[in-house]
Amino acid sequence: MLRWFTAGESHGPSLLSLLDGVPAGIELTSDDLRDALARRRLGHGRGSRQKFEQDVLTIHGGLRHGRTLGSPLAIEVANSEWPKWEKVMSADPVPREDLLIDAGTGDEREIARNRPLHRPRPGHADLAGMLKYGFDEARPILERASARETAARVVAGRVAAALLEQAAGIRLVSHTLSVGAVSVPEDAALPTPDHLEQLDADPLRCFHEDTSTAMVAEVDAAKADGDTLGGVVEVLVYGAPVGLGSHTQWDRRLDGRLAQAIMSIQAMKGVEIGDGFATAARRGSVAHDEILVAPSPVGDGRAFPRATNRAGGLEGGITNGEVIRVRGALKQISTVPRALRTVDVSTGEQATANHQRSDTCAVAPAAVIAEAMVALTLADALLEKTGGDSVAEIRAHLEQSRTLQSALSDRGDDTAQ
Ligand code: EPS
Repeated sequence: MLRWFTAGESHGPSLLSLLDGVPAGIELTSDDLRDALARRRLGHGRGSRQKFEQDVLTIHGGLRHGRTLGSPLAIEVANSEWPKWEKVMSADPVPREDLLIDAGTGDEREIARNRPLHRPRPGHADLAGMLKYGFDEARPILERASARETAARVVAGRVAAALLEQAAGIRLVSHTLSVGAVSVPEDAALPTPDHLEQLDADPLRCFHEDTSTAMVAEVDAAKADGDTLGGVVEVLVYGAPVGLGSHTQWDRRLDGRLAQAIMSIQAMKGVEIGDGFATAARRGSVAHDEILVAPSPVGDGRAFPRATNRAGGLEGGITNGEVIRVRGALKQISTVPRALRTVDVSTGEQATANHQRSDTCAVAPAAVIAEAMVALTLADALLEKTGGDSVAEIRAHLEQSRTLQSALSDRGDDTAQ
């Protein structure tokens, strides 16, 4: 079982990622983790924070000479902006005068960072969090609700992706399907993990060149209008074996686990597996994936490929050997320059929401984050299926399971009743 948690605030000293149950023998370096962090910072429409704020990586445990030890992995992603926030976000009480500056006029005024945020933003956790946790301003809520936390998820996801690839040959890739009203055509080709460089180079992580150009224009138009944009991202998983997840209990169904993983990402509002909502409009005869009988691509036996992959690689909550397709719908960033109506909780009067700056569009990084969440969910499902304390042991268990499965597939007419 893979367990993992994150901790830390958006403007705190660091974000922390703690992974427990990581098998021994995964080859991984701090550069692999840095690359993953850099990938999360990409994307046209990101705000100014991405330019000046640096992720500073330190590995505190679980890795030695480029290999996991089987012990918990402890990874820190420090925030290079921390010195500016040291007082505002101090763990210990701070004298009131340290949170004030003399603007040269003799008047004391609060530094902007410490100004209480009394006008919660619609769409953000601000107001619900303030009411729930008993705060009279939004800072204590937004600091943890912020999507900066996803930096910690992405490093954890990179560990999971290395495990999946090295133990089971499973590879993932993520891309953008839509930004605002601009969508990739339905019949467009899907990327594979070999297209990673091309996707990283695209301003919106879009695999369809013309659509990408239109997406850039959509982001620029929204920015010019003082607005923000959402979109849809997709994660594709290649090489997943048959049999991850289970139909036997609600919380073991892998589609349900993937849905939770995606929905847990800040600003996600919808999830689809395979063709998802489009399937509901079809008739059954064109909704499912017919099972074909073909010679096995490995050995002399048979294989059961599908005529289509509308189910997105999952049936009954179990992987069926086809490419896994998971989509997430990301809402628009809640900090809208053209600020929305809200309440000023200090006066109880109608007001407009807090706004200092904002990203116009966070869809491209959301794809990378969704990929990390899918990797973590699949790594857990793989370990559940195979057990094993080391990469070598997982490989051996998986091989055994494949042999048993192909013995079943190879049964000829003599066993058919
Ligand atoms: C975020 C809003 C923006 C993002 C931030 C998440 O920050 P701010 O409102 O302070 O400009 O830039 O994301 C990151 C800093 C990051 O590293 O991803 C939000 O409201 O969740």
